Amino acid sequence: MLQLPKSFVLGAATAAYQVEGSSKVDGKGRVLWDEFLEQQGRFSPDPASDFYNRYEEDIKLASEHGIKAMRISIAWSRIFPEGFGEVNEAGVCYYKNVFATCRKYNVEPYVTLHHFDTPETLFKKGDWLCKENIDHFLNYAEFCFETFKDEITYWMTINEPIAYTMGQYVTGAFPPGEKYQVVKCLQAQHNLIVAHSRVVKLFKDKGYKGEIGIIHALTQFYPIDNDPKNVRAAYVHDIFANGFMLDGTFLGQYSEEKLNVVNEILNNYNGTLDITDSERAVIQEAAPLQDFLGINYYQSNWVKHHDEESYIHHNGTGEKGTSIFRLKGISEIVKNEQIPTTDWDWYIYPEGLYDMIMRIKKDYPAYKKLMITENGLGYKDTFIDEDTIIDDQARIDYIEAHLESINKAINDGANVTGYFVWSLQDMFSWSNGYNKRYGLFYIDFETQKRYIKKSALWYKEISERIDNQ
Ligand code: BGP
Repeated sequence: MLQLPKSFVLGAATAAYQVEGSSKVDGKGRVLWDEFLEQQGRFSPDPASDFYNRYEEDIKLASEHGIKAMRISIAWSRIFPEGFGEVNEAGVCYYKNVFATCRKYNVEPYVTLHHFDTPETLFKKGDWLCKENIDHFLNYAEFCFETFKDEITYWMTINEPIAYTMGQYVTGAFPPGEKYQVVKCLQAQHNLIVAHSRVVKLFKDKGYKGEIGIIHALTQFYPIDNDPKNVRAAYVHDIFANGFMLDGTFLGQYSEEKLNVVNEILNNYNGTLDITDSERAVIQEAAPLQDFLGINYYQSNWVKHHDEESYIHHNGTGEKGTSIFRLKGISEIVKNEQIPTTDWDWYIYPEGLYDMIMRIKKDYPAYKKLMITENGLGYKDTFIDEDTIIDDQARIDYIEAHLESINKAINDGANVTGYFVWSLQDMFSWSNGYNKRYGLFYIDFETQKRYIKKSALWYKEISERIDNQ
């Protein structure tokens, strides 16, 4: 039985490009996805969930279903269409209205500055591989802190450096669609930690009120058996995908242990990292200043040793069993018959979340607090008719099991203060389009009508239970 503390924040998450739609209106600049999606021709980011026009309806629905906090991201290119230069007042005004609406319905906004949507101009300069872009990010962040300082208390600098750079340079599912470029992926991860650290320092140096943190997508990697080669593969993959960034975030430096493995990977791929002394210094200074880490957790993986050529096939259609992930010198993700998967081949393993939280508590005892900033089930919901509540029991089971893992971690001494379900409403999914639904609220994308799912009613009950602790 769930017994989350009364102070536990129960929320729901969104991201600008995935919900807003209206991607070409009111002076908004283009972002990296626009051309990529146009060329792919599979699906369009418009109208998405039309949050740009319907945010009041969505925030009101959230509030009526016990949701106390909402993750919302600011689209950088609504504020600075090119990523820098002149401010687009229409964008500022839009977010002022959204935040005021959150206040009106008593929903606390938690704001992300970068959620996978670099302005196109900066993307064409190399996105996070171009260190100059970090200066533009800093200016944009400062502008947001100053402009929204009376409205916003909780800031998140960057959403998922790992998932973003893996998508861009390893799996190729994100623009620019490059594959197996492990060196670029690691360099961009480091540059993102620098960007995050510089923003945290600015926020604290200038004395802004509130809290600031970063969000990491964390995935557990378990060896498929006890073969030492497979145990080693899980260890290496974990450092590549989790440990390197976690060290940067919490220790303010990459430990020798992590650097040894990262250098081994870099050798395999004939590359090196560019890390300057001033970058090292800012990472070091920022680490103790940040207030929380947001964890996005969806899945764990079982792996084995892989030293042959790389081959990755991204399952972006929901045809179960079609994913292939083999990355030379890192690992191959393999089938574990004991563990259920989603139609997109994501292992459903709530215990992995418990393991991850407890690992952070043990390895980084100076962490202040953790929040689960995304977790949810991508699922093909079935709409029956206007009067029948959509029965998404599988989603309820998924969320409940993960909340239980969190509850257990709290009982075992971890400081986890909140949970944001991904997602508030159905929305556009970056590399999957519209058939992968996550919402508590169903959206008919043709009519934009919202329908309540069974999970929304259940979530409300959980929220009331927390209130009545
Ligand atoms: C996270 C992102 C979200 C969201 C979610 C689900 O990585 O922060 O933006 O999309 O994953 O992923 P997907 O849409 O690929 O199923």
